[in-house]
Formats: sequence, C-alpha cells, structure tokens
Amino acid sequence: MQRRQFFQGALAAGAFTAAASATVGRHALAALPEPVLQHSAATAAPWVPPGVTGAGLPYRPVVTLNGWTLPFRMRDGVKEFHLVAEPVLREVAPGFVVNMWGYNGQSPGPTIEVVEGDRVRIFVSNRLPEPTSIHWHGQRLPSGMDGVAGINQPSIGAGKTFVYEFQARRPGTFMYHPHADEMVQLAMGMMGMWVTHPKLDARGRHPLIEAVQRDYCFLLNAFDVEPGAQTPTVATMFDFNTWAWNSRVFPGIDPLVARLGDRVRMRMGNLTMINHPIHVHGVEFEVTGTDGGPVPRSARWPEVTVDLAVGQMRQIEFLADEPGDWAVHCHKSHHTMGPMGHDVPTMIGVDHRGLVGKIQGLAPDFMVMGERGMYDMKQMPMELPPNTLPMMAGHGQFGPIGMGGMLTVLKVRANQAPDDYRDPGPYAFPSGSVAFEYRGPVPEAVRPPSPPQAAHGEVRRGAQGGHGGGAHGAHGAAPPPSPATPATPATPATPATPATPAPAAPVHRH
Ligand SMILES: [Cu+2]
Repeated sequence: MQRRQFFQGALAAGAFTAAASATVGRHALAALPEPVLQHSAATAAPWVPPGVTGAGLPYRPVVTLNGWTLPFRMRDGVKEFHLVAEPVLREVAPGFVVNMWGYNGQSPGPTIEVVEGDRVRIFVSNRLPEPTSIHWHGQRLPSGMDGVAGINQPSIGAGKTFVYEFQARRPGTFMYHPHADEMVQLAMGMMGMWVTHPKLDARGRHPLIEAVQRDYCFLLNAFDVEPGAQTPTVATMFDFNTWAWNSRVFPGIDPLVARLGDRVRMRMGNLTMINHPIHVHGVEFEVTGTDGGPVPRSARWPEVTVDLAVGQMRQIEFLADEPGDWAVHCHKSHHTMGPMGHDVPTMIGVDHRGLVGKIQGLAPDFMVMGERGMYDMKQMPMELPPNTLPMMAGHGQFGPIGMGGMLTVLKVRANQAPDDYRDPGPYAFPSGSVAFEYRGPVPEAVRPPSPPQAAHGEVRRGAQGGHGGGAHGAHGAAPPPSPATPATPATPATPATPATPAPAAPVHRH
C-alpha cells in the first residue's frame, strides 16, 4: 500500500497526541481513490476538509475517541471515500493487542463526516477471507444502497469492490456495519460512525442543532478475548469480558477534554449485545438527538445517565461549567472491569489465609478474590498471562482506580485552550476541596435492639399464642442454648410455629 503525507494542513491544527498517517496516493485522479490507512489507536486531530466541501458549509468536525475521520476526495461534486474491510491488529489498551476485523487499518473503521445534502460515493473493498456488505444505519437512502446482503444487494465477495452512492439527506449521528455474517463480523470489530453535519441557515444556525465547542463520538463494542489469547471468541452471546468504547478499554480510552464553559456534545452508538446506561459525573445533560434525528426541544429533559439499547445511537449535550476530573462510564458495574475480573469465585467472608500459597505450589496461576472484597487485587502484583489486562488497571492521582472497561474521564479546565484536545493531566484540586480523612473520636454507633432470639440466646419451644406452658419453656436455670439451636416445635402438629414468641407470650425466668 502506498502512503504519502498529504493532509498535513488539516492536521496542523496541531494540539494533538498523534497525527493520523492520513495519506492519498498517486492514484488520486484514477477511478478509485486510494485508501487512506490509520496505524495509530490514538485520538486523531479533528479533520477539517481542505477547500470545497460539496453541499456543505464549514462545520466543526467531530473528534472520534481513539479514532479518526476518513478523508474524502471531491470528484464532479461528489465526495468519494474508500473503505477497505480487512483484518487489523487493534491495541485495545497498552499491552493488550487483539486480532480484529475492521476498516482501513483499525477497528472501528474511520468516522465518515459529510454535510446534509452532500452526494456521497463510497467504494468498499473486501480484503477479508469471506463476503461482507455495509449497512448505513439510520440513513435515508435508496433501498438498493441499504447494504443487507441478499435483500438489497449481492454480498461483496472476498477480493471484490462495491460502490455505494446516495445523498446525505438528513443531519445526525449514524453508524455503519456489515449485514453479512454479522455474528462473526461484529464480534470481530467491524463498525464505524457516520456524522452528517446540518445545513445551516443564513445566520449560521439550525433550529434544533446547537453549535458546540467540542463534538465527541464513539461506539460501544464488546469482545470476548480469553486471557492470554489474541483473537475474540466470536460465538459468545452475552458473556463478553472486554467492554470497550471504540475497541479500547480503560485506561486505554483517551479523556474527554473541555474548556470551562464549552458546550460539549457526545455521540454514542451501541453495537454490543446488551444495553449500556452511560453515566456522566459532574453535569446534567440533555439527549438532543437519536438515530432518528434531532429531538424537539420540548421533548428534552435533564439527565445524568442515558441508556443505550442495542443498535441505538444517542447524542447528548451539556455545558462543561464545573471544573475538575469527572468519570464517564457505563453504569453496569461488570462493564467497568477488565478481562481478569470474570469467573472469580466470591470469597467475601471466607478466611483463606495461607490457602493461596499452598495452592499456588500446585497451580502457580491460582488466584482468589480477597475475603474483604476485590479491592485489594488492584495492588496485588499478579502475574497475568501475556496479552491481557487486570480487572482494574487504572491509576489516578490518589491511587489505584477500582474500574476498567467502559470508563474515561471528562476533564474540564479553565485554562484549556479552545480546540486543544491534549490531555491536561490530573486536575489540580483547590486546597481544601477534596474529601479527607476524619481523625477525631468516633462515637459508638447506636443500633436498634436485636431480635429476642439473638439477644437472649434463648429459644422458646412450643410457645403458641400466649399459651406457652412453663413445662415446655427453656428455664433460666438451664444454660441458655446457643443461638444456633434450632427452634424445634414441641409437637409435630405445629411445624409452622415461629421461633419468635408472639408479643403476648410471657418470658419465663424463675
Ligand atoms: Cu455497559
């Protein structure tokens, strides 16, 4: 594959961790645009198209979390893109690389950004070992462009290239993915986002779509990668162990950075097999759009969590008016864990001191959950199999972070420059503004009295509705039975008698 530096100008916006190796080659004037490939999993600079943009006016490009935007070329007023479906090697987090299928060098594929009204032509080359197709989720288009193999078109055989062409008729957040051997191809990471920016009125406005200062997008996806393995198990239906945003897991997910006072949009799509309640700390947001389009203003309400069902997209917006570091995560606690947190037996309350060492003598890989929970595992120097992550891998300025998976940090800073997406580092908390340890005396907790059975260590036998006879009672002269003594009914005829005396029953103490 030929690669040449080309879109230097677009990337010169500069303030970025890694520039996309965006290139266009010598076939730029040939029938097929040479595919642009990406070799980095870092968040690429927002891509501003050079020169004419077809139907579109200038727009604020999106930032794809740990992803990039696919450059196009203009040809006779049509925006031409070239997607290549191919096996890729995706770094899911530092030290964890997975064999995936994706587009143009990465999973997910690049984001496609166009403007409402644009005429778009997408060449799709299949370098997979099996047929594929692309469905343009949510788009208004001619039926023959909808991409369901068998229904709308023949599948794209291995080695073949198909052409899709349609007009981007409505603005919004969309996605693309195969509709051919879906179980395998989605489980392997084949998906991407599509953003159609709105056409604005003469004053540069849209009645339902706000101008924002930061516009982030990402897909929710999941993989089942056996610890130590490198290829996902594609038959898995629910029991995934790698819960990802754009095929990355925390701490591999870049932060969402905002300047204090910025209006921020997040566009999210769910292509896993289960719903994800995405929770944003620190601010309230509104859902301003779905795959169906912008939400009418009268139908918006404040939220701090939005549930993304399978196959749904949600576009949320908020004012970043609270400086600090704020977690953004899926609220399903299993989805903020790394691969090594699954299939661990519950050992809370079990005293297994000394047990691990003995068992490790026989099975060196043996681990158990701590008897005080799993928090300690974050500090435990565990030897992991190669190519996996511990269940909780992150480290913050106050110590280990008890989360992984679908998590990142919204970093709101007063001194972040406009359009600067660089990670500003940990928040400098104003002195006296962080929760702290209390070191004074702690009063004894006042607890409600325990039930009589436990309190007295005495179990009344045969007590029934206040008629309990002394003959059956456990008398004070006898040693009190242990709390474990079963409350055996005196007669077989009253098995349902509760062990706890009715309120009227006298307590016999002689
Ligand atoms: Cu989730």
